Amino acid sequence: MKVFRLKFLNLWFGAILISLMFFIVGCDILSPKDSDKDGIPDKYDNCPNQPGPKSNGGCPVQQSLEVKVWTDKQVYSAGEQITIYFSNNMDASLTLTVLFPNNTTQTFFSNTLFGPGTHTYIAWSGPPAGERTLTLKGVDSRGNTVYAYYTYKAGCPPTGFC
Ligand SMILES: [Ca+2]
Repeated sequence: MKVFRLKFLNLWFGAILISLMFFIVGCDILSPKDSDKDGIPDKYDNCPNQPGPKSNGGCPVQQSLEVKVWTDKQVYSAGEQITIYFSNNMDASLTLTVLFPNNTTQTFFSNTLFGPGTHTYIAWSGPPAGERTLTLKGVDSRGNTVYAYYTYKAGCPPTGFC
């Protein structure tokens, strides 16, 4: 009787072990390992530890830096406040320079880190009267450099013509 009971237990233990093995193998077939949980199984994922779309082989899409610069008006009379707007779509080191009609330049700020968004810089409309060009230089964390330009007139007589 005792021997029979032991054999019976062994059978049960074996059955449980085999079921467990099938369960583990089954789980792997039904839901293969996806470490970064981007929906692409690790064995088909070029970047198994970084989430990314299937179209990019499961790797994150690298965004490229875009910068813009503009002012609140096109023409400023002498003494008027100029609001310069500038924007960047990701962390970037920015340099803002203005070129005057007499070919001199002034740098408002240089290699300054800005988070993504739209920012403002206040300047004043002074001599020499005429057209000036803003240059916004942006450098991203990988060292890629992009530029944006904007032209406006300042230092003009109150008539607005210069
Ligand atoms: Ca991935």
